[in-house]
Amino acid sequence: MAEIRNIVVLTGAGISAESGIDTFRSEGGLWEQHKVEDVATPEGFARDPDLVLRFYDMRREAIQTKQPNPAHEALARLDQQWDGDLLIVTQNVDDLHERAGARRVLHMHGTHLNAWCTACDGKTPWTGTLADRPPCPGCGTRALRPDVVWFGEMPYEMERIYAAIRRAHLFVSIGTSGAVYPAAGFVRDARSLGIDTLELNLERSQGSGWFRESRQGKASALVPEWVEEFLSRR
Ligand code: BJW
Repeated sequence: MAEIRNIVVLTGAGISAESGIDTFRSEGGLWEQHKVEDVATPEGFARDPDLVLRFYDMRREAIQTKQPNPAHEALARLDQQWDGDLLIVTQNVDDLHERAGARRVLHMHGTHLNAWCTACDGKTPWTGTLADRPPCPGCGTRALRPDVVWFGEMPYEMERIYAAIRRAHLFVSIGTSGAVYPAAGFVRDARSLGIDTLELNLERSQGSGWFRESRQGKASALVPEWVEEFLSRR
């Protein structure tokens, strides 16, 4: 533990589940109600933009009513107290890490709280609806979509993420099923670099076998426990 200075934490939908935000692949999760190819691909958006914009309007509205839980708060504490490098790479499009007080956060699948203009490429903070086709504040074109990464699109800031993994001494994955790449491959990248790896998830994930240690349980319990254990051993 003494030699750990640089940490990469990957988070997924499981960390926000106890805040009341649906996960994707669990029973009753988002993909049970919608086909992935209908709502999370550029092709689905081209086919039925109304459906996709309504789906994201509903989720944007819901997210704004949710609050960070003890897992987000524990990572915010880690961020505030850890003086080595830390990068919290989240696949989540909610802002619960930031609202808990974390600052070193990277949203690799984008954020619900931005609109992206496909005409001028401008990005604007957005809390309202998009299905009613509001004009882009920058160029006036009615071509706004959610600033999120769909299947077949390139996740954000991959260079920065891989650079952080290369520098890291510890990679921790929290609340993600390990079903979606490239995030699902980070543990293998970390292992091949000889970096220590830890998984905290409700149940064993598709990637569990790659981690040196995998702990099962709720994020609201496991994450505060691990942060306390980690900071107290410095
Ligand atoms: C709890 C808990 C609690 C519950 N406590 N835990 C074949 C092989 C390999 C790759 C591909 C392939 N065919 C296509 C691909 C690529 C494709 C892909 O991965 N497809 C898979 C289906 C195989 N990927 C892409 O297209 C990506 N782009 C890409 O690859 O570009 C090329 C490239 C190459 C090389 C380098 C870089 C780029 C883009 C992927 C975009 C994903 N987008 C979404 C939607 C975002 C917007 C939105 O929110 O609507 O991202 S899909 C969805 O999945 C969302 C999530 O971020 C992502 C991951 O889901 P997550 O977070 O893991 O959620 P769940 O529900 O799956 O799991 C939750 C977990 O929590 C579970 O394990 C629970 O047990 C646990 N849990 N409660 C702790 N209380």
